[in-house]
Amino acid sequence: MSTVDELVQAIENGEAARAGEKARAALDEGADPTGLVDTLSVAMRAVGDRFGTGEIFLPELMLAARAMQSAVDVVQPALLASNAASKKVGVMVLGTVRGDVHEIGKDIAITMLRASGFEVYDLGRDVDPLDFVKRAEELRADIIGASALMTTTMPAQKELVDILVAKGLREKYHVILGGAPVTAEWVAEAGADSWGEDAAKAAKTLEEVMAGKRAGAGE
Ligand code: B12
Repeated sequence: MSTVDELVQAIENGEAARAGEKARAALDEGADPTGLVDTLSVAMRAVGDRFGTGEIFLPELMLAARAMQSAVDVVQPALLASNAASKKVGVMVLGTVRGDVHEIGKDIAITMLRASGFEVYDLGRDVDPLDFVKRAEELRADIIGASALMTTTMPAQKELVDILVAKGLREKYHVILGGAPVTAEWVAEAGADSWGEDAAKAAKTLEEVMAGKRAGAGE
């Protein structure tokens, strides 16, 4: 069994210490940090599917999430170092919406975006839609990112866009939505600008958005 397979197994079994060790070993063997994060994300979703079908229960899900977090903690510095960007691409605020405590995906998105040169402010989880707007204003952000992992919390993403419209601020920000239940259709329905289908794609999309913005400003 390869080290990466052992890492996936450690996550599926909810073994946090082993997941951290295997992540370190995989990096030492030369694994690409971005590829590793993708593999970990797929493993975590597979665990989620088993929770969804009733094959495993909440305690096991929580142990797997903790193991995932411990592997991500090890991979994060390597990811940042591998892509050390010299230039600030743009400023962004990113958080998980009100009522939602899922933050593994948000944290991965933040790491990936920072590695691509974005200055990202982590608003945390369970963030009120109005607070996204307040923080974006305070920090003079270019982009607002909102993560939602549950169908029941997705409406808060739309609420955030509605607040921007009501305050006459909609044109000022690029709004990107992410999280497993989010689709391109939902992004359109919520009135947001783009879909962070996964962290790597989101980084690419936002780099293009910022390049367009700079070109528009004649820089
Ligand atoms: C881990 C997990 C938990 C952990 C969270 C730990 C943590 N610190 O985050 C714990 C155990 C705490 C948990 C709790 C609960 N969970 Co839960 N959980 C999951 C699980 C298995 C995986 C989520 C995850 O981390 N995925 C891996 C990451 C890497 O993927 P991701 O989040 O999609 O992120 C990627 C992209 O989407 C993107 N991205 C994400 N956000 C953003 C944002 C931006 C701006 C951008 C650009 C990109 C981006 O980048 C990431 C990397 O590529 C999912 C199952 C699933 N299939 O998603 C259920 C799931 C989301 N949970 C679910 C439920 C029901 C709950 C609970 C209510 C359970 C309960 N009965 O108490 C509570 C929720 C409490 C609350 N109020 O929030 C349901 C939601 C169902 C629904 N209504 O839609 C799911 C779908 C499980 C299921 N099949 O039933 N959960």
